[in-house]
Amino acid sequence: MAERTLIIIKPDGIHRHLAGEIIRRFEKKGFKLAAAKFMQVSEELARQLYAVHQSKPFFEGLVKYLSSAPVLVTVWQAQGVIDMTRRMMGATFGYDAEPGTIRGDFGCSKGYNLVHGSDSPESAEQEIKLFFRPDEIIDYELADVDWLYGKND
Ligand code: IDP
Ligand code: MG
Repeated sequence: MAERTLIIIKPDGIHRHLAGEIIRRFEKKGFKLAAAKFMQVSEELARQLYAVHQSKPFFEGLVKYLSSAPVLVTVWQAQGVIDMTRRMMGATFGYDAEPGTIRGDFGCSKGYNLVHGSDSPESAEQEIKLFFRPDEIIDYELADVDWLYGKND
């Protein structure tokens, strides 16, 4: 099965009306949308998602940020999707992120950076489980799959 990743449009992405724009980029790239949920994240769930950062000075602020307003949680599927989405998101801080990336095009803040994306297959698997039951992830074939991936590479 092709790789999957968890992408969250964070609270600033929703408040700044950028959810559609961010989804559009992943959709047009050719990734398959496998699951989506619009929800308010509890502080407890935010702590679980960001557990690797619990000793960092920004942790409490990060938990407050993610749980402060609704988010759009999505799962995308494609071969190599983790690396591609990370590169499309850009560097962590908006002011460092290259133009052409999501963070580089739409933000200049440090912590408010619009989007979360899993950074490895192991974290993707754990993170997807935090937000979705197995039956909420839809397995289907895209109609244009032959054109997307080509037969000559
Ligand atoms: P990533 O989102 O690019 O993977 P991580 O280092 O995993 O970046 O950090 C998780 C999130 O924590 C970031 O997306 C950002 O919102 C926030 N963050 C990271 N470093 C800082 C910081 O130094 N100050 C404030 N917020 C930070
Ligand atoms: Mg990270």
